[in-house]
Amino acid sequence: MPKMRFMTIERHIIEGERLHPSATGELSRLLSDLAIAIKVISLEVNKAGLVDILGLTGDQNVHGETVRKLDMYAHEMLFKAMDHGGHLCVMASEEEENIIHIPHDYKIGKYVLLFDPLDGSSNIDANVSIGTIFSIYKRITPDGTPGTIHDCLQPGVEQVAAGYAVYGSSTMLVYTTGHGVHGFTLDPSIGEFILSHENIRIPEKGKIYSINEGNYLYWHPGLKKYIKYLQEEDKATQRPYSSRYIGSMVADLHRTLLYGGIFMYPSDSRSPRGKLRLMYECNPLAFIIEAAGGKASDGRSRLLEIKPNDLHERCPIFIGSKYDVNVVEDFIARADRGEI
Ligand code: AHM
Ligand code: MG
Repeated sequence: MPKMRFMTIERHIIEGERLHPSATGELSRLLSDLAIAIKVISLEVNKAGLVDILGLTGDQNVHGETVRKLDMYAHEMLFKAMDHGGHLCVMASEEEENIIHIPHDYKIGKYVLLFDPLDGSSNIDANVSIGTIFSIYKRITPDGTPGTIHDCLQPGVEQVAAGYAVYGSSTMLVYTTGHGVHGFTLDPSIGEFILSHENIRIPEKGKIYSINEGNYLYWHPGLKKYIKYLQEEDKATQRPYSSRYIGSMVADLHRTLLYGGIFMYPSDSRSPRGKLRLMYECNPLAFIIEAAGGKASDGRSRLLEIKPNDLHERCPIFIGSKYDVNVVEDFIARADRGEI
């Protein structure tokens, strides 16, 4: 019988801390608080079909999109779970236009938290997987003072931790502090995240591509050629690839992390910066994929090195197995040079 360890996420976080003798335990407590918030959101997501929570609030978020009730619930839950722990100096959420200050009566800490409370929320009514994404930085402004926008606008490469929860056939939480990516599955009977995927490594090359092909007409010529290339037959490179697109980035990314391949949300002639948000979606997922041995690019260079200018800026993304991201970059570069 294989030797199984009963490893809860709290135990894993604390044991991980021992590898860093200078750690104060603050990041561990922050991650544990996040895990609690995610459990509560998961419970609410699972109840979505049973209670009168589906439907629209009628409000629009800062991107002009209609907000669903569950989005706001997840946003408020994360704020409430994270505002008083003393670990954070500032937060920012995809659902809120400006930075979120820590209330005056609570201690101000040294970390910065950015989150997309409920990604893929247009899928809620169809019972398709959705997720929560988070990104953590160390503050760059002086300790003890309220955090500012400068603390939030750091390039992704400065992240100290990132993770996501996927509310699917089961709820999973995947996180990294930069060394190793670990996945935990929520056992609903005991309400604990149990280590189920230790040290996940993304395959060097995959056989699946994931993109909204409805936008084909508006793509860069190099990308059009790349997708056609993936559909051609060639045994040596395992083509044709399969196509999978859920339309929930967390779910598409989770599959890409486990099976390999590539997920793309490119810029196109209608959306020059693509659709997905750099700070809430692209950076944390790029940090995770790189920590698992994969690659993330904006089509031409390393995504994590982009210097952000705006909390809600968008960014094209090509992310997944190293081999596959290298090939798409090559197609785009050759088309830019007029070679194809
Ligand atoms: P959201 O944050 O409003 O849910 O939007 C982000 C989602 C991603 O999860 C997904 O990859 C993408 O939008 C799908 O967009 P499209 O419908 O244009 O393919
Ligand atoms: Mg989102």
